[in-house]
Amino acid sequence: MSDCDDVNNDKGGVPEYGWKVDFDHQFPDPRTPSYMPRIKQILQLLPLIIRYVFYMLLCYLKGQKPIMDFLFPIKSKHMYGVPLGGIGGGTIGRGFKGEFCRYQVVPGMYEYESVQANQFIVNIQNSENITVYNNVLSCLKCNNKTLYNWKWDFPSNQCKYTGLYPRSWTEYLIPEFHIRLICKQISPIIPHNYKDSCIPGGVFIWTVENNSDQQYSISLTFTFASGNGISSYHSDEPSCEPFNLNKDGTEVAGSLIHNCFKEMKCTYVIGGLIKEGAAFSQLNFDPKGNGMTISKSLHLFGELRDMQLGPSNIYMRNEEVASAICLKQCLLPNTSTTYEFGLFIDMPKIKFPKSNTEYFRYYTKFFDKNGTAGPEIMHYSMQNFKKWEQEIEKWQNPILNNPLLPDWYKSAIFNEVYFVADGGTIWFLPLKEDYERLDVTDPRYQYGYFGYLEGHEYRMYNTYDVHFYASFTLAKLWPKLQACIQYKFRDTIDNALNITRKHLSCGTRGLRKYKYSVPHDLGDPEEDPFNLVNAYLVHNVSEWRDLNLKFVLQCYRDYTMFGDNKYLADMYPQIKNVMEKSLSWDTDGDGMIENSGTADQTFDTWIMTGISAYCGGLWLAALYCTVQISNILKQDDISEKYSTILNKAKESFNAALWNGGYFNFDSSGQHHSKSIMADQLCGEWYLKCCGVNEEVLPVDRVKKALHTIYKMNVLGFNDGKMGAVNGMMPDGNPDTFSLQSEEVWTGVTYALSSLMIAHGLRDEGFNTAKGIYNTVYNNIGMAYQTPEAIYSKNAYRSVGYMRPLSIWSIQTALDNLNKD
Ligand SMILES: *[C@@H]1O[C@H](CO)[C@@H](O)[C@H](O)[C@H]1NC(C)=O
Ligand SMILES: *[C@@H]1O[C@H](CO)[C@@H](O)[C@H](O)[C@H]1NC(C)=O
Ligand SMILES: *[C@@H]1O[C@H](CO)[C@@H](O)[C@H](O)[C@H]1NC(C)=O
Ligand SMILES: *[C@@H]1O[C@H](CO)[C@@H](O)[C@H](O)[C@H]1NC(C)=O
Ligand SMILES: *[C@@H]1O[C@H](CO)[C@@H](O)[C@H](O)[C@H]1NC(C)=O
Ligand SMILES: *[C@@H]1O[C@H](CO)[C@@H](O)[C@H](O)[C@H]1NC(C)=O
Ligand SMILES: *[C@@H]1O[C@H](CO)[C@@H](O)[C@H](O)[C@H]1NC(C)=O
Ligand SMILES: [Ca+2]
Repeated sequence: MSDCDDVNNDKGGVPEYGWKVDFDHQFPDPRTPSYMPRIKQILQLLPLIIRYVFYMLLCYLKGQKPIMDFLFPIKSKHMYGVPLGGIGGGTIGRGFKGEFCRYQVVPGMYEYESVQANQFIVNIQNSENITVYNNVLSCLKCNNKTLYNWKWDFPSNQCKYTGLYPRSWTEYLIPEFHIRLICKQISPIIPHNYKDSCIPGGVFIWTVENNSDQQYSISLTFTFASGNGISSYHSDEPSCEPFNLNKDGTEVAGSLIHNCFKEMKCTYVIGGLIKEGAAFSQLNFDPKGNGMTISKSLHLFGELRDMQLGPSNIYMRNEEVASAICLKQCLLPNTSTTYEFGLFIDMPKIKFPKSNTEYFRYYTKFFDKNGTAGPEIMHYSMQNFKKWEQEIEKWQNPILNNPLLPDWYKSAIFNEVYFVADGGTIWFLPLKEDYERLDVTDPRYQYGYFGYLEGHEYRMYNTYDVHFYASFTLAKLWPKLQACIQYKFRDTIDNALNITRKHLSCGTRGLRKYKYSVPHDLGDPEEDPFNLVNAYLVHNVSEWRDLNLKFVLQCYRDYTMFGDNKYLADMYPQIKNVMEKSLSWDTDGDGMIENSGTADQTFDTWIMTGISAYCGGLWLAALYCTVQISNILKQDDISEKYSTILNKAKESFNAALWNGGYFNFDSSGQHHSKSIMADQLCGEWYLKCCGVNEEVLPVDRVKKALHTIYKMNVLGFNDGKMGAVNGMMPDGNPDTFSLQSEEVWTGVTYALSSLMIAHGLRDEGFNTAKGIYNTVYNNIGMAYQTPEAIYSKNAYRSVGYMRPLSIWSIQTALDNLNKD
């Protein structure tokens, strides 16, 4: 037991902070996606609903999944824990009770299914080598149909879970034998480390503690099946193949489970670290069989041996295969030892259904591209996981050890990062022609292309109005990936996409993308993403008021974070183009752009007319940033031009919307114009995060508005325990004008909290964010699938959503305060 010293320091090391839950935990407020809109909301949306139903029918006829399925939304399972996998190589979800569930291996496509055959099994033998205990480390009950020879139903009251992304700890107690097992799952999600963060998988470091006075031989068996949870992707003739790799003083062994999904080869790699005193064994089995080969062998030998148990049904159906690997060690009294396992997805080459291009995933920059990298990846990971942990701790400890930060925040800030990897994320190398086309200083030359979905259910890559919020996480933790996204969007701006289609909301026909507009998204993983942009077909997004401005704001925000003049200069021509295009939306020359009277921004069912607080505020902020950027790049005439417009616009904005307590929703003068919008200061939020202290909006008005929002939208809604409702009428009733005005948006709530904190309203800010965190994680049971929206009661909308990554703007605000 060479690792003894390490182990004694470690003891499984379950941290003090994180999301903690017992296996038998019941969430008090489990919810469903079925929300029934009010009659008036339905009437407003009726034309859209009718066109949408036709679109859905068309999709089904074409055998294509719609980008957003409102008829059959994903039903949340209240079961998720920290998912497994690095960035962009595919992810496998984990339940907090240990399930392997929610596969995203086919890029961007989620399968919300658990696989029964994927388990860890513990076997204990006494000093006479007689098995005295065996159990699957799962609380699943025996289903009497498959694998029923395994012993299931581990007592749930003996298990606890701690999630602190990208790691998790699961503790299992076996009191009869005074044994404690701790499974620590580690994914290589490491800020600023682009080499390890792309590794497609992770490791499970088990610590087994013997607190009894007996000597035992204890084995752990890791079982894993082919497939990805559902039958429609059954791969052709899956197969299992053993491997062993012994070099540089590290030996690993395991199984390669070969699959093929949609003509893409995909190998699951399961393996273990072989060290002195640890016996490795291996056996394939039928995941739909009775499980006898595994259970019998463990019972007799405490490890896996092929006993030729008569006619076995392995491979008979040629549909699914599974492999088991086992590590067995002897444990002396009062000692503990570790067992190291790993699981990786080697799927180097990907291709989208409507594209002829083959992309190589980013990890193939460091490993073989031909589908044989599994053993190397396993070996590299076993050599490096301790280093990963050190880097993770170096990142997390300053926040975890800060006594001034609330406990819930220490969980929220890291756990929400799950979406960077588990957001249908793809990350691939530049194409051959890119190496010729791209300047070597272009970040894509080195870091390739990065895409994450708007949501597991809203299948569009890098939805830009939402990424605007989420990008704080990338800009702070993987700034090169943020830069790659920006360069890619930049390149789309002065192109049109000459494909006509009907927009579902208004029924007009138009091009999929017009010149000088920032696209809404980079496309649908079922089409040809990164080429066919604007998969979203509800509105004519080339007319959306927020997208262009959000490009300019991100350029400036990134500049304040990376301090890179070259980046600004590279973006500048398109900054000018999008600002020029946006100016055309000021139809009366008062310096302020107007909304069109359709839902022409990220709140895509909430109609704004005339000057709006949301888009008007973004416009002011974008004007300010354009002036600053022009000054930095010494473009005096442009700076002057936008400076003049900014002054005019400020006046018009305040005159049109300020009412003494907050900025009105819009200037249309309709009943709902008086709505108090939680996100009315969105532009101001961005400027604050950029460290701007100059007044763009009068600071006393900003503070007054924040107090109003806190009192009305936060404290005045669900006892102040559910974040900020999007719209609140001055009479204290939520604004029911649109579906979205009465929703709470998780990502908007985190952004609002950031602005409050930046303005010195620390308690208010933390209290606002705590409400949404506590609701999502502890009450409605939707950790690691944070939805876009929740309603006051019963329902949520859109699981696994991008916008909550705005939470890193809270850390930005805190860091800025420390700088001052
Ligand atoms: C138990 O098994 C180990 C190795 O598997 C062996 O060395 C030992 O002699 C066995 N002990 C008994 C009592 O059979
Ligand atoms: C399986 O069979 C056992 C014994 O017959 C029974 O007690 C149990 O309820 C069954 N389980 C299921 C899930 O049907
Ligand atoms: C194991 O540890 C306990 C408490 O630390 C101690 O009381 C006991 O004597 C130890 N047993 C052995 C065999 O070392
Ligand atoms: C557990 O500890 C007891 C004494 O503390 C010892 O006698 C026994 O052999 C140990 N068992 C294992 C598996 O290490
Ligand atoms: C895959 O690549 C490795 C290293 O480049 C090479 O050794 C191996 O033969 C290749 N395998 C196949 C099947 O092409
Ligand atoms: C789009 O394509 C059509 C037909 O191919 C062509 O007539 C039209 O001029 C094109 N429009 C633009 C804006 O490029
Ligand atoms: C869509 O927006 C573009 C760009 O502003 C505009 O030129 C076009 O007329 C609009 N098309 C429709 C159908 O509304
Ligand atoms: Ca105007």
